[in-house]
Amino acid sequence: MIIPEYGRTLTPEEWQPVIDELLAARHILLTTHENSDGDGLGSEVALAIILKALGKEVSIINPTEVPPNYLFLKDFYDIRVFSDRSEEDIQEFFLADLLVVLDANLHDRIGKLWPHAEFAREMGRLRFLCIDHHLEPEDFADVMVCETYASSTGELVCDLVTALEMQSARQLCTSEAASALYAAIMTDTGSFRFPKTTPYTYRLAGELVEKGADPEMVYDRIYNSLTPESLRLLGLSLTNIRILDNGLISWLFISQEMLDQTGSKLFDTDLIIRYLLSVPTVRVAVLLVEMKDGRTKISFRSRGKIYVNRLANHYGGGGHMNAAGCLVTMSAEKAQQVILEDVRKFTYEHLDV
Ligand SMILES: [Mn+2]
Repeated sequence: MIIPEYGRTLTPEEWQPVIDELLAARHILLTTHENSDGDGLGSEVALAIILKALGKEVSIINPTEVPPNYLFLKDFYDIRVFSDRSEEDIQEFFLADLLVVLDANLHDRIGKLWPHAEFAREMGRLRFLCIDHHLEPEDFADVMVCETYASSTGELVCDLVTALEMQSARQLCTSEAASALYAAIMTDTGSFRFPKTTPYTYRLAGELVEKGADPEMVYDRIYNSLTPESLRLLGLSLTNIRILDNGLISWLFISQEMLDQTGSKLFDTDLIIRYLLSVPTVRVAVLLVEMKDGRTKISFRSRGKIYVNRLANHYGGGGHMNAAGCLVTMSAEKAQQVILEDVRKFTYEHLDV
């Protein structure tokens, strides 16, 4: 694992182990975490376009569907959803030389792909490469670049592409790859405002625009994409947000019934968490969503030095200091009790340190 100090960028030389893996492979699979987001999807689409231009056979195969507001990325490169009932999908792990995991640093983040990938590594020739920017990586890949300084995986992929361009002495970043990378960086920086948005990140965004990225289209497709169903869920959610402990904690539970009643889907809950942090006194925001399979999806957000990734870690999840999540196998009712108690304790312990 390469671990440079905070606040710098990997040099083309430091990308060499990654480049060696990519160039040695003939057939490459790209994937990202379950419930994919703009960073994972944008990064894999851009990398696929570039590897294809380098003559590789490249498939993007994800554990879950592309959310509707990212479907435009499928116009740039085909994105498949893995089915463990498809012989062809399972076979592909044995035909491939390399699996690239983007925007995830724990093996179970790639969900149902993992057992098949692992089997192919044991029995076949598949190797693993991981490029990510989350905290506390698990050492599951043959080559791992996990850089928490980076605003996004997209930022890391930009640097990788530059290194690949230098090495191959070719322009590889097409306007579509540039738009995909722009989407990755824009979404993971909350439209260029989160703390890890450095001057370098803004420069990269500028370079991507020079290379043909279309910021207006990307923004419009991603953020002006509400369905009537998701609007109804938003309305219902806003009335259910609870502000607790003198405004320190905001809390929202979205039940399966609320999803059914509004006709909305799990990914429609993604846009809601930011409202939980829109009250300035709130230090920790918690969103719980009851899933169809009985598990509960929990998202944490925080302000300042309350590192909610530690809370998420405690339940087997992970993420960033101020944005993290986990999936718990607890009924919604039980989860609400247990989590609220833990969140309170954690918040008071870490307040104003
Ligand atoms: Mn990311």
